[in-house]
Amino acid sequence: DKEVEVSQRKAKKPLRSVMESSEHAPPVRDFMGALTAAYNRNGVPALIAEIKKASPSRGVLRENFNPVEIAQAYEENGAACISILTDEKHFQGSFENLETVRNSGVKCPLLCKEFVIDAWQIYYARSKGADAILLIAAVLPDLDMKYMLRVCKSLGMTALIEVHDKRELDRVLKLDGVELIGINNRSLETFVLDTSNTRMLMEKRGDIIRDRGIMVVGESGLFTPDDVAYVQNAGVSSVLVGESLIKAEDPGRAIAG
Ligand code: IGP
Repeated sequence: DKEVEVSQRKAKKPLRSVMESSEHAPPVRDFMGALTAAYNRNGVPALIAEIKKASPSRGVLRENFNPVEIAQAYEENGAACISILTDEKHFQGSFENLETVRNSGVKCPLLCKEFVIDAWQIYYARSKGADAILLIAAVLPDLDMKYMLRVCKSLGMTALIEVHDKRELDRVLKLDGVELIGINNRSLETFVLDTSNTRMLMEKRGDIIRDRGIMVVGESGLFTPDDVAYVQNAGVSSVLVGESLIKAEDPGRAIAG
């Protein structure tokens, strides 16, 4: 279904014209730098706070959904970076949300959350002001992953490479130029959440990851300060949090809690 969506979009805006617009996009901001600075400053994992209206496992998360207001609240309350769902079908996201947040004056670097299967999507995300993009190991065979990484590099963007199990992590650790790996605690197939997934994978591969200077993001299912402490103890220096912030009446205040 993503293939159909992408090819329809591509028909309207061919690769060449998207590449051209990406050259006139607002400049790339340093996603890795923002995460590292926040982690070094606070000694707790740097927060990537997520803007998502709905999810396939939970339905609509927030009725009164204003991406710019939420982004401002995140930034004011210390988020290092912001993740914005652009996938429409499963998350009711849009590239317009990405673009309006980027043009709103919010300064946090922005991650585009999209199921990337075609380089066109990366150029499109950049043209809308994204600084980083998600690449999912379960979706991309090695050759495609290498190619997408090259495209990100050429645009100056950071790639957040998402893995869920040891097989995927080992595949990714074989690639060159990997800076940021996300360990997802939610299975993309069953939606089952298990925070011990981050710990288990870090126990097995933490040494290699540290040796290579790769930063790890603990993703999904983090609701309490204890949850964050748990993945920090497992060795992550950043966390990606969506639902627990988005569902809060005041998403900014929820960060402090
Ligand atoms: C955030 P949560 O449980 O805090 O809302 O999770 C984020 O990790 C999750 O939205 C996510 C995701 C993804 C969404 C992780 N990987 C891939 C879409 C696609």
